[in-house]
Amino acid sequence: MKPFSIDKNAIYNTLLKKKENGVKSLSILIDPDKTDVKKCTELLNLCETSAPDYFMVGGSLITTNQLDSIIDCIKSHQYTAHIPVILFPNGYLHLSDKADGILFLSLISGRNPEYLIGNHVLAAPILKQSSLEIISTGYILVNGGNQTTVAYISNTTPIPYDKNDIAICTALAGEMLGLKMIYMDGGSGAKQAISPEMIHAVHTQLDVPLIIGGGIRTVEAMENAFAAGADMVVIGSAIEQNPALFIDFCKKTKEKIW
Ligand code: 1GP
Repeated sequence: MKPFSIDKNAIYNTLLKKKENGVKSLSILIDPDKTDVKKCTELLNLCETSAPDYFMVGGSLITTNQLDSIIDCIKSHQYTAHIPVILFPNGYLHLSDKADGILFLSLISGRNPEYLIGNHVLAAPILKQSSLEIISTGYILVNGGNQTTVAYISNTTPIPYDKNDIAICTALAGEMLGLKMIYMDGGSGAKQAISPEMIHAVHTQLDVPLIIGGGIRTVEAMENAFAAGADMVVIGSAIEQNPALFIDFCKKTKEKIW
């Protein structure tokens, strides 16, 4: 059961306040295709010591029917029931009212109308009736050295790894279009995380919160992203492969004001 909230923009407003105060956020991405309730519970048990700020649930290719049960698992666990769950959907088919919010992603680095506006038209009437907090987000894929599922499925070309100027212009256009956040992603399992130089270049031009994900496997890589200007880092694969890393990532995020 979701707690009653009078602030329909609670997640976003908290992120804005954190950004203002130099407080960073960690989001753990749970792909419902790569876990199950048992494995998810084992991960959540680790949250007794230290927990992430958000859970994202979703992925670029979902072939199972576990979205609701994974969200239920997070929301019913004693250590994580209070943590906001944000949907990270691959399209209008993967929505769940059990989450708290949704990244309403427009894939602005690509030129595929289905991911710029098509899915959004189909999702809009469903979302209008839901209680989800809708956070419009400019989603920018950056080449991380390998073909990722998201690039393949979305049929889009990621921004080249070292083309900071393209990333800046794309992020600025997203902000000017009124998108409330920018998410730069190397894609799940990217060989290389987005460079701190690119993160810094985009961060210095933006007013809205900046999310960074894809290929972040170490605490050092996470800290580099924060130091370069990321407001939120998203980690998925590294924790799927080694759940014990979870605690280090969570603790380090909370250690200082940036
Ligand atoms: C993918 O940014 C997320 O969209 C997380 O990526 O799985 O590589 O951590 P990883």
